[in-house]
Amino acid sequence: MADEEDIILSELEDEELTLQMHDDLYDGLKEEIEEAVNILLARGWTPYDVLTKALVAGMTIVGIDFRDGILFVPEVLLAANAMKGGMGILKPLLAETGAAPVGKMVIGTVKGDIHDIGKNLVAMMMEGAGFEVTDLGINNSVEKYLDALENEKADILGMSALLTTTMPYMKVVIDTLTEKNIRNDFIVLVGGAPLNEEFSKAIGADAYCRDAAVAVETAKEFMARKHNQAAPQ
Ligand code: B1M
Repeated sequence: MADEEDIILSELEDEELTLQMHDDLYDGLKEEIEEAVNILLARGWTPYDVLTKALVAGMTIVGIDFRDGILFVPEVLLAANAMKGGMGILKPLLAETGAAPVGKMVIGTVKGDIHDIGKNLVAMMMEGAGFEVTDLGINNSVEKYLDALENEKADILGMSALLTTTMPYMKVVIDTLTEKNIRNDFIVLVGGAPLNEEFSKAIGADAYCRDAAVAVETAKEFMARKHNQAAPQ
């Protein structure tokens, strides 16, 4: 029986390689993930397909086993680290547009929350679609969001939350924008696994984005509307 070390990634067919990547992500094997990402790219896969079919699909399996108590925080951290290795290779490829920025976005994970994989993915895809993105990282207070929105003269505020305990903080940020009379200056998009459309409406966001691709499409739609409103009649 061949053991793990005998597997030569470059000899696997695409489908087998993708499944192997899911396993390697699960096992937190960063170098193997990076090697496999490069192999798929060399075979002509688009960066977007590598991201969604190999990395995000693999992370979904990790998420299910974390939920079910089969994986624990240390293992999930390793998986996240391997995922980030793969994303690091894809980032410049997804961001290669060369076009003038479509709009400016400030994005960050809310206070109390350190999950950043999904938020990083959204930032990457937005850059890939031609947006200029300021990524505030994790654990952001209302003050940090507000400072960045003002300093960057942003069009869009993106907030991410992965915990049911941190998602209400999005409302704190939106309420503060309203109190300061600047709510309508920004398009507010929210996302993260525990959110939904109803929550987004209830807190006064402009839209809930199920995933990074939806975030890009939604941001484009809102920017087009903004430009149409600004155009002389
Ligand atoms: Co945590 N974690 N975690 N975790 N973690 C979840 C979220 C959880 C659902 C797991 C579970 O129990 N099933 C659960 C939350 C339960 C709940 O709130 N009801 C949970 C828990 C409990 C915790 C801790 C409390 C565990 C503990 O310490 N006992 C702790 C909390 C720490 C804290 O934040 N204060 C914790 C810690 C961690 C790690 C550090 C180990 C690690 C994070 C590493 C990192 O991010 N650097 C981790 C991970 C990896 C997960 C899971 C397994 C995977 C999250 C992920 O990266 N998904 C997660 C389980 C799950 O979500 N099923 C879980 C992949 C990513 C691509 O998807 O983030 O959903 P996602 O992003 C998507 C969309 O949601 C959307 O687009 C993205 C791309 O398509 N999106 C946006 C996200 N943000 C957006 C912003 C936008 C638009 C779209 O703005 C416009």
